[in-house]
Amino acid sequence: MSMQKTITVASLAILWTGAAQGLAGQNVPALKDVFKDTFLIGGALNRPLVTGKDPNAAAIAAKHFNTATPENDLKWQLVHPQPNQYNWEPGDGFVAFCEKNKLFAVGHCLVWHAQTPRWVFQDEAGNTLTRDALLVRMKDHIMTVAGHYRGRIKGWDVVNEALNDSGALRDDARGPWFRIIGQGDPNKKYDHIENAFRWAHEADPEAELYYNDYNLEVSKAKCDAAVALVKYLKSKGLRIDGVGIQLHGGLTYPSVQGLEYALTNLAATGVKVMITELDIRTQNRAPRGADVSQVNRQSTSDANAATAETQKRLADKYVEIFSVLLQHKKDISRVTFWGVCDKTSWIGGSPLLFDQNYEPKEAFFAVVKAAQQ
Ligand code: 9MR
Repeated sequence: MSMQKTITVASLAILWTGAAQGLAGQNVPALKDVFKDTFLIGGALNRPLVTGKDPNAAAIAAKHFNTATPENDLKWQLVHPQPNQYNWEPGDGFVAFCEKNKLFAVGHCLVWHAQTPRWVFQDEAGNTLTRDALLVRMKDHIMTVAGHYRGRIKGWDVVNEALNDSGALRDDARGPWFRIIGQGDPNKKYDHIENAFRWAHEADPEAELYYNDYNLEVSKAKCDAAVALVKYLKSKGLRIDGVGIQLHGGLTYPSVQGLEYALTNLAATGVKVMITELDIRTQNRAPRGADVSQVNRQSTSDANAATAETQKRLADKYVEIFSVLLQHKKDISRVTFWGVCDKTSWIGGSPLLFDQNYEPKEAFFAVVKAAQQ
């Protein structure tokens, strides 16, 4: 090959690499700079992003975020699939990505009903575990997982989604922790939560500890129950640094009043409030909330997602939400999107700020403008 040809091929390669990265919106401001004086900004990272199989998503995370949460890899089923088996590789990859890109790493989550294997709640004969045996199992899991990431994961969703929308503790098929550990004795009703926070603090005394739930901005009863929970944990002298409002919203919800109510009342307990799983579904009739038994990518295809009208409504809703968040910035430590771009979102449709091709959307520019004003 002649020298000239070699140079041409090399320049093409450089151009191509540049183009691939350009997809991540090279010329737009970084969200983490836009929000640097307000709150941390981040996203949930999936495994292809962390392992290099989705470099365009990784480029968005590296450029725009200063915090991240693993979308699935630290859930019980993935990190602790069998009684004596822990699977560290995916979580370690997430933490390494955060360290390399200087992202505040959030662990999600230590105690939850979903994505938790059935064996957790059963003895070897398949019978439901006793309260004491389940507490031992919970302690072992928390000490091992939070202990493994001690000093590296900076904050943990210790307990996820323990409340029903009515404000009661989950006690149905999706409430095995409460049913086995806390039900039946009013003095023990918070035992599963209280002990989880106690052991998470023991496992990593430096880590921030959070309670995380959805619809806190939609159901007053649920928000009030979260407030009561925080007060209870504080009355026991336990560490709790924040409450996560997941905020899986839609084009018509939450209302400004609902969000204001949650931010104000949660902050009044003295903890930080965080928006931990922000997305806005574009489907008009999709179920609300975040219960994957009702909502998922398949059940939520949206033929109108890409239309100009939908994108305008999405941008307007994001601006409305961010305007409220900016007004309450003194109480908010972090805003995390549940995903990076529409292509890989759990919910389908067009719920995030970056589209199917990793390009910033109208909603991205609208949010930046709202923040700059
Ligand atoms: O985004 C997650 C999706 O990939 C999983 O299939 C699903 C399983 O439960 O969990 C999703 O994330 C959930 C999060 O962990 C907790 N709040 C609700 C989120 C959306 O369902």
